[in-house]
Amino acid sequence: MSKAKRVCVIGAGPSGMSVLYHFHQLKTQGKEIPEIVCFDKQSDWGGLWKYSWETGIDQNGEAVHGSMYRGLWSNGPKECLEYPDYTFEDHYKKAIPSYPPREVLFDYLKGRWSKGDLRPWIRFSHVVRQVTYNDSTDDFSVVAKDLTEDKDLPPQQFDYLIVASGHFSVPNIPSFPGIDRFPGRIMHSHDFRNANQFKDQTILVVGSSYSAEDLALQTLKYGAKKIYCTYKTRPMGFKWPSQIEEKQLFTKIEGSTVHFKDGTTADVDVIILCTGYLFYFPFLEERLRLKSTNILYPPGLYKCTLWTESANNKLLYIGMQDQYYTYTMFDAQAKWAVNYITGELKLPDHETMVKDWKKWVARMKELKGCHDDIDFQTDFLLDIAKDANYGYNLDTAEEFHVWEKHKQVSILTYRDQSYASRFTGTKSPIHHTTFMEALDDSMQTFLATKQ
Ligand code: FAD
Ligand code: NA7
Repeated sequence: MSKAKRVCVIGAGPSGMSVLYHFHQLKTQGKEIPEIVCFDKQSDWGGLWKYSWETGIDQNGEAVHGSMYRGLWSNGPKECLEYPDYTFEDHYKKAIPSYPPREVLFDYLKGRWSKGDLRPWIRFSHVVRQVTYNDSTDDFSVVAKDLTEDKDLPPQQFDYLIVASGHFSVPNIPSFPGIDRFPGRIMHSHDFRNANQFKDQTILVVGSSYSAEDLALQTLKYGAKKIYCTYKTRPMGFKWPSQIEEKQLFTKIEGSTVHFKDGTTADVDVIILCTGYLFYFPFLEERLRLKSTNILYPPGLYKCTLWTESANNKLLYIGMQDQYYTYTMFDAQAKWAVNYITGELKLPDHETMVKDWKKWVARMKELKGCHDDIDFQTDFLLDIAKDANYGYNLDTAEEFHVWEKHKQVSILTYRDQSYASRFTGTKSPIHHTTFMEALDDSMQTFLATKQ
């Protein structure tokens, strides 16, 4: 491989950082690697895990990336996202409970990223504004803005582009009859930061996926009076406590009164739209843009990673699927991408690649529910990990199936359960305080052995 090759990575969240990590691994093995530049519009690494108190527009006038909130605890067992070469015990020097709060997971991520000298590759507070693919030179022109200096940089040329900019940041905002005259607060889950302010209030949650589930629990935990969750397609179906009620989507809102399809009404103080996010890549020229909703296998991507629709196999996306697996899946995708760019991994011909992603998309369409989804994503992960010569078995399907069962038994207590690490064999201790009673989400309190 020629030394002149240049790789641009957009995003220093878990996906982008895995790319840098694997390039660095090769470097420490004495292998030749390309020149790498990673742009992130935030002032530090972490992606969504870097907590933003801001909502709407940030201090540089950019759209706030963060969608996480105070009081957010892992919504899956940490044993399902543990890096095999850097376990939680490696990081914390002791076993910790299975469902840590955000700060504890973020600290773990930072620990792995700090194993190598990755920061010099990252241009923090640099937003990528425009990317075009040049057919004649088979490379990309990337325009970024230095937000600190308030200055556009001259276009830079790169041989490969890796888009790891996430897809849970630009809210999907549907409209509803009468919502424009609702007198209370209307917000999207993207702007949710702290549940305390909803104490004693009655809340209408719109949506029936992870955000709806967790914001119903969060607001209940911090003292909301009543929460109505409304679904479009199907209810979440958990055994909710009496303060949370699921109903089919409402027909209209009159003043502060919501009219549900079953003929009942409720007066609410707040509407929280948990209606998901848009795939939004305004910085990419049209033919480079992945267009999808939040599904397990967005079309157009060989191995859910390489864009087959244009750009001569030089454009890669990491972490763009709906996610059961997270850190480990991004890591396998990243290693695959790095192996491909450094020439260790060869691609089949175009037709074979398109046939391959179409096969996954066809299978995805036949999935019948969460247990099928888990098996599908496990199969995908094992497939790409094998191709990438990943070297560890990342299969935690069994843990995910048990996790779904725990949620069905009790949505209030599933986070109080414990799992064993696949890599150390250690079973996690039970936390000193149950999730619904633990109001303090700080790392210090979480890691303390007794309260
Ligand atoms: P992100 O974390 O979104 O990072 C993308 C990065 O790209 C950001 O740093 C951003 O600043 C940067 N960027 C974007 N656009 C540009 C641009 N134009 N120029 C420069 N930089 C740019 N996963 C779990 O495993 N467990 C959980 O409990 C969990 N909870 C979640 C809760 C919420 C509310 C949300 C929204 C997601 C949650 N997730 C959870 C899933 C989450 O998607 C992943 O854990 C992970 O953060 C995805 O990493 P990423 O690097 O792909 O994207
Ligand atoms: P998701 O998982 O993409 O879910 C979006 C939800 O929004 C889903 O329940 C949709 O219902 C619902 N939705 C979308 N449009 C509408 C309209 N018009 N009316 C009613 N409901 C609607 O996003 P989340 O924010 O829950 O989760 C994203 C990530 O955050 C996730 O990975 C977690 O880790 C945390 P539908 O299915 O279409 O009936």
